[in-house]
Amino acid sequence: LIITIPVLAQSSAAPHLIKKEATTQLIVKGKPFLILGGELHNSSTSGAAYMRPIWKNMKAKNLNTVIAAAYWELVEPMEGKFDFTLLDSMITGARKEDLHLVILWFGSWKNGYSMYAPAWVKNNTQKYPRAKDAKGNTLQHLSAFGDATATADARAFRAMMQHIRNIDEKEQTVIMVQVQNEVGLFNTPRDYSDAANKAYQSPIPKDLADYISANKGKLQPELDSVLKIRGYKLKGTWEEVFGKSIFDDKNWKTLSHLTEELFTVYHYAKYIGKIAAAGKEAYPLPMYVNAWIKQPGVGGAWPGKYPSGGPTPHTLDIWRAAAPAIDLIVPDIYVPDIRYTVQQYHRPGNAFFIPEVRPGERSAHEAFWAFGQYDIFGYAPFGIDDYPAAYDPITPTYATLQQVKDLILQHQGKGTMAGILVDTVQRIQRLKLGGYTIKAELGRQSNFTNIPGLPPPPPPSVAGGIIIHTGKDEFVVIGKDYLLTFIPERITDKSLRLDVESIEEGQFVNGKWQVIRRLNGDEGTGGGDYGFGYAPPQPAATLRFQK
Ligand code: N0T
Repeated sequence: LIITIPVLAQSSAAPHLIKKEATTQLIVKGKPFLILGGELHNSSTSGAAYMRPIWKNMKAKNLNTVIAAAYWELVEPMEGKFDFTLLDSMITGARKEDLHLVILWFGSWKNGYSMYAPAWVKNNTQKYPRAKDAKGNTLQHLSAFGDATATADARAFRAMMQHIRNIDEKEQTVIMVQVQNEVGLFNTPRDYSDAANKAYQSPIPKDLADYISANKGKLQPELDSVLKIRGYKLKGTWEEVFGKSIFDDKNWKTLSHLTEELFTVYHYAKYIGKIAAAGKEAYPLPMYVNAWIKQPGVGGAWPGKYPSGGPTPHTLDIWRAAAPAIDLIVPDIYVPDIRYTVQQYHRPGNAFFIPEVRPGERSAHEAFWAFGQYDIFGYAPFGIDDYPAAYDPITPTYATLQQVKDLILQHQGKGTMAGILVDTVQRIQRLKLGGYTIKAELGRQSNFTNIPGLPPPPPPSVAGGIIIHTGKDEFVVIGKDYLLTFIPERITDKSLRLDVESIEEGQFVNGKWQVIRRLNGDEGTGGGDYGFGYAPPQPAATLRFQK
């Protein structure tokens, strides 16, 4: 007699990442979880009383997760004496509103600089050295070559992770941790301190060489092409292996000109990897690093104009080799259009979410696109504590995403979902899904209600959405202010027509589709050819075509 006992998803396992088809999901309490998040301002969680009214507002904005900082200087104000009262108050505050937390560890570096190091670190530059530029000037940044600094940071981080485990392992309020914030050096491509110079003149580290030779041909394309041209010669100094940098701004995209950056990334990754590993020994939550990305134009052209050494997309391999305890590298997106950056970071083997994005109307639309198009597992506008819920454009976006998050999770990695983003620059987007070519167009139906005596509503300037192919000839459409046209691929005979069977406006309640009303006539296709556009108050609809 064989009895099979079904192994249920372990709801007691700590939050972790799993691979699902081509994507990665975050598992919290045994179930896939979509972070509908927001990041607080830097100093918000440094005062418990200051935070008290904010937690409610976070819930009112329909967030399920708040991204919030813990500071080395306040966690360890005196060497070896830890104080977790602020962290405790954050966890209590979040729990009261049924929110999760992603904790940011502002340790050795924050936006490149080292302003969050405790005074006893700042005041002991002998033991905790600062980086230097090429002229020998001391920089504000702690040097990544300071072993004692890495050890001290790791000890504090480990203590914090242990504390989180002690009070939160059951509840899982804290689901992920960011280690440092936007690291890298400003105005210099690398550290020129003695220790750094010595490392730069030495053979490249063995773990890096081993990683490269094990992954020849499978490295990030930018790195692989450079090494391929140079014949994968892995013995020698950084410049012998990766080439000598020529700071020629015509070629700034070429990796052979970024050897100092690769070197800097390696040493930051090594340092941060050590800290992450120490933290994971205490409590193995998923851990990530975030990047201050290259800004468009000359402002971002050189490593040093953007922080050199940070997790830019083409350095993913270096992070893999030097910091295996870091699970993913992700971008903070403050550029006017998130699409290019998302594509850059969406690389095989890199789990993906957006930990910081410029807040406002546009990014509230971009959220739909990113969830629909790139299977991200989370999204978070920065400065989320700024506006009351009623004035924040993310509030209605998250209200909608709260309804459909389970549906999104089911469709991740299957190729049955697409994101829509149309604006006044790119008014039309075409995509293929479920046997249809679909045209999405910025706009509303012409019969949009016009109240006499009131000015007509301004035309939409941006619209984001998600289309999910839920079954044969059936789609769930999420978002508003765009019009859709469906062209079935299976009907090649132009003399035949395919009719819309039905359109339902509705909402998901506890994952179940609930019809609010049937859309037809002016609110449906108007009888036209495969066209469909609507502007209902509920930003979700199910659309079925004739079989
Ligand atoms: C972000 C935030 C916070 C030439 C900015 C963005 C947050 C940090 N940094 O408010 O400080 O802690 O991660 C960098 C954006 C660079 C824009 C450069 C324009």
